[in-house]
Amino acid sequence: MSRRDTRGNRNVPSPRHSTSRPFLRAAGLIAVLALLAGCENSPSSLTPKGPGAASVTPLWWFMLITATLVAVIVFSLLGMALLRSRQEQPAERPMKMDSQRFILLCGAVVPAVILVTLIFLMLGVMADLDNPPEEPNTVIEVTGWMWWWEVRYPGTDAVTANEIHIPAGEPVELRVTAADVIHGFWVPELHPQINMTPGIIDTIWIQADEPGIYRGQCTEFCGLQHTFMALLVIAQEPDEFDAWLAAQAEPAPEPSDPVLQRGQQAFLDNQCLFCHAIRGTSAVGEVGPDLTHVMSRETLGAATLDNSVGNLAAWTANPHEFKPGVKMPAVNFESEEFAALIAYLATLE
Ligand code: HEC
Ligand SMILES: [Cu+2]
Repeated sequence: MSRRDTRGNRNVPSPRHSTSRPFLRAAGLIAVLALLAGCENSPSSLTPKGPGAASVTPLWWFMLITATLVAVIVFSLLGMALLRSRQEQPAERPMKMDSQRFILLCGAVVPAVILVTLIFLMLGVMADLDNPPEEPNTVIEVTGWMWWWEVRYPGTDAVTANEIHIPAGEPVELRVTAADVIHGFWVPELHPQINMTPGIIDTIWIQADEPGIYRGQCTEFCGLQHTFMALLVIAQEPDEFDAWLAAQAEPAPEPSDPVLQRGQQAFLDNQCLFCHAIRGTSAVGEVGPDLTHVMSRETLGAATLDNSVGNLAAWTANPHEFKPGVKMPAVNFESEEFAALIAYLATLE
C-alpha cells in the first residue's frame, strides 16, 4: 500500500525512513570506518617504536580497561534498576544502611582509588619522559611555521625542512618552538605530543629503537593548511646519520653549465631569495624552507607531495594547487627560464 502525505502526494517516505534509517546507516558507516582506520598501517602510539611512546602505552590501556569496566558495571546496574522499577513497589522505601554504604563505596571510594592509581602511574610516566635512558649526543632545533617545519642542527651549518634525521638506538634532544602561531609536534610512534609555542623553547627527547621512517603531524590547529603540515622522522644507523649530516652542512654546488647558471639567476632575480636560502649563494631568506639540499628530501610541502623533479616543477609553478593559501606565491616565468630554474633546483641534492 502506498502512503500519501497531507497533500495527497504518493510515496512519501515514512518517518522511519527519513530519520532513524539514515542515522543507523551513518552510525554503521562510522563504525566501519573506525574499524578500517585500525586496519590501515597508520602511525599509532599503541605500536610504540621508542621508549618515549612505549612508556605512555600502558597508561592508555589502563584507562581504556578501567573505563570499560566502570561503564559495563554502571549500565548493568542501571538496567537492573529500570527492570525493577517496573515491578510493583511501595512508592517510598526507607533507604537501607546497605544502600548508603553502596553509594559511599561506589560514588567516592572506588573513583578515588582509580584516580589516585592513575595519578601515580602518570607521575611515573612523567619521570620517564623527563629522563632519557642516556645523555643525548645530538641536539636538534625544530621550529613550526605555517605550514612546515624548520630543522636545524646547532654546531653545524645543516638546515633542512620537514624531515628530522636522527641516529637510531639513542636518545636525541629536541628543542621545539614556533615562529608564528602555536603548533603541535607529535610523532605518535616515538613520543607524546608537545605544543610548539612562539617565544618559548621546550626541550624533549625522542628515540627510535630501529632505523626507519616515522610520520608525524601538526596536532594544534594552526590555520588553513594545518592538515598538510606533516613531517618525517628518519632514523638511520649512526654512521649513516653522520654522513648525512656532513652532506647537509655543505653549501650548494656552483652551477656547472650555462643552463644551470641561468636557472640560478632566475632564482635570485625572482622573489625566491626573499624567502628561501640556498647556502653558497646570495639567497639567505628564512621564512621558507632552506633549499640547499631540497632534492635530498623525501617529500615537498611538508609531506604533501613525494619529492621528484616533476612534482618540484608542479609545486613551483603553482603551490596553491596543492596547498591552497600556502605562504608562497606562484611566480610567473617564461617557459625557458622556468625550465632552467627547475633544472638548477634539481641539482640541489
Ligand atoms: C613569500 C615567501 C616565498 C617566496 C617568494 C617563495 N617561496 Fe617557496 N616556499 C615558501 C614557503 C613558506 C614554503 C613552505 C610551504 C609549505 O610547505 O607550507 C615554500 C616551499 C617551497 C618549496 C618546497 C620545499 C620543501 O622542502 O618542501 C620549494 C621547492 C620552493 N618553495 C621553491 C620556491 C621558488 C623556486 C621560488 C621562486 C620562484 C619560491 N619558492 C618563492 C615561501 C616562499
Ligand atoms: Cu597545525
